[in-house]
Amino acid sequence: MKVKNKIILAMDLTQQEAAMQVLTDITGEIDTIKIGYPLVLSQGLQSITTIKENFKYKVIADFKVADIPETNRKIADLTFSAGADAVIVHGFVGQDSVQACQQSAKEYGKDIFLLTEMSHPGAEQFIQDVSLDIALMGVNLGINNFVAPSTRLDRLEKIRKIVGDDSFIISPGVGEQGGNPAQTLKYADALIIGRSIYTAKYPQQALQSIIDSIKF
Ligand code: OMP
Repeated sequence: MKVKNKIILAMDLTQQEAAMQVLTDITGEIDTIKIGYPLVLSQGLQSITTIKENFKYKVIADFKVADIPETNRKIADLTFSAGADAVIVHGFVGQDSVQACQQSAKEYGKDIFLLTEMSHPGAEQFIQDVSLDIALMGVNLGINNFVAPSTRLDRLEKIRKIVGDDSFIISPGVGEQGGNPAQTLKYADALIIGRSIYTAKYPQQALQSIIDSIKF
């Protein structure tokens, strides 16, 4: 997946109209957005379809899919049918569950992103112990899209080493969670940024200043 200007907007507003307004404001600056539970649980899965019909953004559905294979398969099928271009899948549930999403993506001609380690402090409690194994499992399954944290660059670097330079890593945690955009891009291919953009008074300006800060 190619991401214009190396930034993915995490659109976590809960109202369709407000979301559409921000997406209109930033049109042309980036070409990829991420939509997750906040918008979809508020406005329905249809919110993805509506955005796909009205804009040219590639949409990554952040459903952190983490169930048994049969249920994962249903979630992935529904997500792709709604128009999402990719879905984020948890790795800790094991490879059969991940493979169910992979199979769905293959049939729909879409992508999955494997979530390795998370960006929040609580990630140190459990998932950090297995995140490198999750990354390795992804490599062994032939996955080349990963999610890894910008808030712990040492961990991001380790994950990059495991998945290799040909894999595509998108990294959340920049801005509000403390991650630094330029530093993160030493190891990641694109940044996932939410609140720093969509809560700004002028989202387009906020986005532009981040884009300027990573042009080196
Ligand atoms: P902000 O913290 O507002 O920039 O948003 C970050 C976005 O990335 C949110 O949509 C989170 O749900 C998501 N995210 C993380 O913050 N940490 C992770 O480890 C994984 C994700 C994700 O999968 O996108």
